Amino acid sequence: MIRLYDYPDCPFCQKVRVVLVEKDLEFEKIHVDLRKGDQKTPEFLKLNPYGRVPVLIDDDVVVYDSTIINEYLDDEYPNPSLMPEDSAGRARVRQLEDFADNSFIPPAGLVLAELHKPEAERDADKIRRHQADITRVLGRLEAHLEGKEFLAGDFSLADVAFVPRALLFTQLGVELDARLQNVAAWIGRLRERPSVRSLGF
Ligand SMILES: N[C@@H](CCC(=O)N[C@@H](CS)C(=O)NCC(=O)O)C(=O)O
Repeated sequence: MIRLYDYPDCPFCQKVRVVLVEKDLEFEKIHVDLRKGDQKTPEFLKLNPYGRVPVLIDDDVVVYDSTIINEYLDDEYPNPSLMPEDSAGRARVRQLEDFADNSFIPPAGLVLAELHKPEAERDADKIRRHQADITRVLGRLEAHLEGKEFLAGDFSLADVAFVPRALLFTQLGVELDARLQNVAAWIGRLRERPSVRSLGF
């Protein structure tokens, strides 16, 4: 039995949920209330010393960090595979996952945090700066998607890494430039996948 220590709005937990659904794996979600600090209890710190969700437990195997969990799931449950077969392709996917985790999810999180504040308390400059970061990332993805349906050709862990925030670009107040046609088509294709729909965006 697979158990996922999860927080509903966490983009890293969402990445893992997409992969579990892609692979048609049954799992139990265990809600970790981040607002109450459940992730810093001694019991939880035994599972993940960083005190963060997601954590996945598969029988007696404990794995934390969404990117590492998703690779574990792809190794352990290889059908359907979400990684290219060749080393160069696998390296490209890992670079894109890293790019999503470090350059896309953080600015999107900062914009959402500002937008959740009452209007009078929002920092408009900060919002604009991070929206510009998001737009730059989407511009880079446009080139990656040239001639391809998904970032690595077939749907892969690279696409999964972008799903939680790429689908929220309207809520993030980011206008998709008309020139980003590959990105627009890619987002449309992502939206059609049952795994992505299961996130309920
Ligand atoms: N690199 C980690 C990041 C996980 C992460 O930042 N999770 C956040 C929620 S979205 C968390 O648990 N924050 C609680 C805290 O830091 O106290 C991953 O990919 O799993």
